[in-house]
Parts: sequence; C-alpha cells; structure tokens
Amino acid sequence: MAELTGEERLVEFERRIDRGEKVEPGDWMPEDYRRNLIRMISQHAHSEIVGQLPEGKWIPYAPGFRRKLTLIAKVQDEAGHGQLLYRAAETLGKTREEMIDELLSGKAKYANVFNYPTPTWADVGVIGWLVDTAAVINQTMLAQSSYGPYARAMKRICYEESFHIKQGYDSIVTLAKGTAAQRSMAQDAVNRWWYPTLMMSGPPDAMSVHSQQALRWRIKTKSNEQVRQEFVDHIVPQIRALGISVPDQECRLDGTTGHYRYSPPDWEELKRVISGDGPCNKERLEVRRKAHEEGRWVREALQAHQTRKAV
Ligand code: FAQ
Repeated sequence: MAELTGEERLVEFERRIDRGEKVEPGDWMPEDYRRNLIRMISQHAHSEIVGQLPEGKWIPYAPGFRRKLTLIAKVQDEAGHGQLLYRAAETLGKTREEMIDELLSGKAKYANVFNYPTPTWADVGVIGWLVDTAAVINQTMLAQSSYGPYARAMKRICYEESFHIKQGYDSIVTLAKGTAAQRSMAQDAVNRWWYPTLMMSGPPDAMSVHSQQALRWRIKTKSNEQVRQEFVDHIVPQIRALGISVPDQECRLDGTTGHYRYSPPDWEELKRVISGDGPCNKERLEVRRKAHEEGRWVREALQAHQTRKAV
C-alpha cells in the first residue's frame, strides 16, 4: 500500500480525534500536537510539585494531630500527581531530567497560584477548597483529552483531588463556625485567593495563545473562560453559604444566563506572576533547588543499583 502523505496523515489523525478515539504514545501525531501536549503536561507536573510548598510549610504547625496527618497525606498525593504527569509527558519523548532542569532553571512555567504566600492556617483550607475545586473542574475536562496517557492520569488524579477539596472545606467550615477571629481569618484568606484562583483557568479566550489548537485536537475540550465560569458558578453559592463574602461587588447571579457575573482579574498580574515576578517565585524555586540537591545521593544510589542489575 502506498505511503500516506503528510497531508493525508493529518486528515486521518483529525478523523480519529473527531470519532473520539484516544491517541496513544506510538501513534503518528502532528509535531504541534506533541509539542502542545509536552508543554501543557510538563507545566501541569511542575504545578503539582511546586504546589506542595505553600501548604507543606504548615505541616509542623497544623492545629491538631488529625489535621496534621491529613495535610501530610494531601501534600504527598501532590508529589505522586507530579510523578504521574512527568511519566505521561515522557511518553511523548521528553526526558524527566530535561523537564526538571527547565523547572529549576526558571525556564518552565507552573500554575500562577503557587507563587502567593500562605501566612495563616486559613490559607491551607482555602487552597484545598478553592484551588483544588478549580483544579478538579479543569482536570475533569482534561480527563476527556484525546491523549490517552494524559486522560487516564487525570481520572486518577481527580479522585484524589476530590478528597483534597473535602479536607480544605472541612477546615474552612470549622473556622467559619468559630470565633470572630477565626471567621475573619477565613474571610481574609478568601479575599487574597479569589483572584489568583480565577486566574488559574488561564487568560481570557481572546488572549489565549494555545487554546484554538488545543480545542481543535481535543487536548482540552473546553475553553479557559468556560472552565472559569463553571468554577465561579459552583463555588460562589458555597462561599456565601458559609457566611463568607466574595470579594467582588459585581459578583451576582444573572437571571438571564443563569450564570454568576464576576469582575475579571488583573491579567497583567497573571503575566507577571507566571514570568517569574510574583510574590514567592524566588522562594519556591530556591526550596525546589535545595530539595533537588539534597536528593542527589538517592538518585545516584538508584542509578548505581540499576547499572549493577543490568550487568
Ligand atoms: N498559571 O494559551 P494559554 C493543581 C500560561 S494543578 C501558569 O491560554 P493553555 C493541583 C500558559 O501555560 C494546577 N501559566 O495556555 C494542586 C501559556 O504559557 P506558554 C495546574 C499559565 O495551555 C492543587 C500562556 O500562559 N493545572 O492546582 C496560566 O491553552 C493544590 C498562554 O496561555 C494545570 O496545569 C496559569 N494559571 O491554557 C496542587 C492543568 N494560565 O506555554 C497542589 C493543565 C496560562 O505559552 C495544591 N493546564 N498560563 O509559555 C491547562 O489546563 C492549561 O495549560 C491552562 C492554560 C488552562 C493553565
């Protein structure tokens, strides 16, 4: 049978996508599809790894043994998600070492939200509740992605993240039902995390560089704005039910559309934070670099063991 031309391969590939088939690692795929996926999955992996830090710092100070255990388990889950995602990106031909080098050198991006400080215990609750909810809404969409290894990783990750939401929500409910000082701590954390969490879904569709191609090839199945709106519609009633206010005067249910309106975040701030100039970018990368150096002997020992086994 005659070899397919590049054009014919692309047509066949797009037909597969339209039929809802999954693309698997050995399959032919356009180079742009591969590049877009490596970019997105590796940034997602870095986000899980760096995402351990803002909450991880609270492990020694968690109020009580039960909260401490739950937080340790959550942070450990995020490390596992990072590993699953690096593995998914490796199936596309990029090595883990290359990806980690890009993170440590500051070249790679990771979720904006992990560059903000966590000065109080309420921040831990709000990350679990708001940030994990935004992450799960996005990841439930990504579980439908056309790339098989990514979609399957997302399914598993979403199961675990839904427990994270419960632990965060439980902490905030306790604060919201507590003393005036506790209630004010919860409100203050929601005030500080509201806009960074809205930014997690990415820039508005008109400013998004990659969405058009990602949607065409079902790398993502919803636009940034659709995902953000789903998050707002889901979370606003929850916030208000706890007696906490949404820090946006414009936030109200639009009777015509059935969706909550909200004021857009400052998109210049998003650009700054993801380009390395957020409140905690330097601190986060320094902690990662130190951890990487301290783990060097473990990697070397594993490598030596592998080499001995192979001889
Ligand atoms: N943060 O053209 P678009 C979690 C970048 S996991 C950082 O719209 P795209 C679990 C974007 O990469 C959270 N960078 O891009 C957890 C691109 O840069 P590039 C992470 C952002 O890809 C919870 C440029 O701006 N989740 O939280 C952001 O179509 C608690 C142009 O943007 C994922 O990574 C941002 N918010 O849409 C862990 C999910 N927004 O590559 C611990 C997978 C945009 O040109 C504790 N990723 N950028 O240099 C996605 O769904 C997408 O990549 C978006 C962006 C939606 C983030």
